[in-house]
Amino acid sequence: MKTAFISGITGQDGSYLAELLLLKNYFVVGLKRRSSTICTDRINHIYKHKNFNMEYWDLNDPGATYRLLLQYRPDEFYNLAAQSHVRVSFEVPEDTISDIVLGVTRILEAIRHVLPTCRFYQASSSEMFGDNPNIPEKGYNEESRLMPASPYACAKVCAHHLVRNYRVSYGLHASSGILFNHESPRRGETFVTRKITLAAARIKEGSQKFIELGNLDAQRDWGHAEDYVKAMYLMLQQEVPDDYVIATGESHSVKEFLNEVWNCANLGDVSEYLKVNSKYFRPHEVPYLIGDSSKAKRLLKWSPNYNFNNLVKDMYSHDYNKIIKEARRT
Ligand code: NAP
Ligand code: F7E
Repeated sequence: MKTAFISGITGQDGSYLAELLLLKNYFVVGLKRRSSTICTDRINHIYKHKNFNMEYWDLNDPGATYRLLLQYRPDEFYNLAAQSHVRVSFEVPEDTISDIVLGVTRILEAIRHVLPTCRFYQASSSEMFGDNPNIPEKGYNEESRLMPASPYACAKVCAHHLVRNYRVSYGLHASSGILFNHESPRRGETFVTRKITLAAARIKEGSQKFIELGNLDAQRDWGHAEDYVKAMYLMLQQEVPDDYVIATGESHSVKEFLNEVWNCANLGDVSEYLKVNSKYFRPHEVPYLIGDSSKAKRLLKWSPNYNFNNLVKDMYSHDYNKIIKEARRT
């Protein structure tokens, strides 16, 4: 039985990846930082699984990585932990950069010194392409120029380069997935897609009157997290480590996402419920992202199952059912 470490186990991707690896008969060790509230909602359903253990761990505590690598001797390490909110990274740049850059350095150093056979996955991001004005016709690929436009993205670029550096310098099996935005019913509630699906559900149910958003013109290549964690797993099954873009190849604006959700909810004219608030704009915006995952399709045989409409339906129907259930309870 293979053993995998997942940092960021309490997050959106950590929870889907843990489910996938348990199905594949892995022993999964979820690495969780200490928090004052329990915040294990996304993984409560697997907590008692016989092949699942949770361990306290933090990106800022290198000793814990050494200790746990020696204790479990994992075959694979998926590093998904991060302060992952772009807007928030402008408020807490040092914390974001330290988490992401020093965090990955500490893990790579520990792997190199005590368990160099352990395969490593780094959660790189499409935010690294930033506001590059030269977007290839089919979308950004693994060779495109990185022009990060936030402290979060700058940190992810540095971490991305560190992974390649450790791969070349020390022969580690270390890969980065350059994942474009991926969403789901488990998406954090302050990311724009989930903020919209939850607001529509509350407006439909009657407990919210309107939604406040920032830049409606930004365009993103939105996929489903359930599809994207499969690509992470596939990267670590390859003989040779490498970097891969994971995307749908379609881009939609925030406005389009909003309209699609409003259609799903049958709420009529969205402008009656919408307020634009400058507080949600960013000091430096990424206007347009679209990815070309030809390499992943060719070498990993990966392709997404969800399209834009299915993603919206999945998220809205989940949130509507959740809000109705909560309303019945009160
Ligand atoms: P998420 O839901 O925000 O989860 C982030 C996880 O990291 C949480 O479990 C969080 O713990 C943990 N974490 C944060 N700081 C930590 C620290 N100092 N020590 C230990 N754990 C820490 O993010 P996600 O959407 O699942 O994304 C997973 C990874 O992929 C992140 O690295 C993100 O930057 C990257 N990424 C995401 C996307 C996307 O569209 N979702 C796209 C590209 C790349 P708490 O629960 O305690 O906060
Ligand atoms: O913003 C605009 C906002 O916060 C998307 C992270 O997972 O994906 C995510 O980063 C767009 C931006 O995601 C609101 O200005 C408008 O243009 O949902 P988001 P993100 O910044 O793209 C990448 C790939 C990651 O790696 C990150 O970890 O929507 N927008 N109005 C808004 N955004 C938010 N959050 N809230 C608004 O009210």
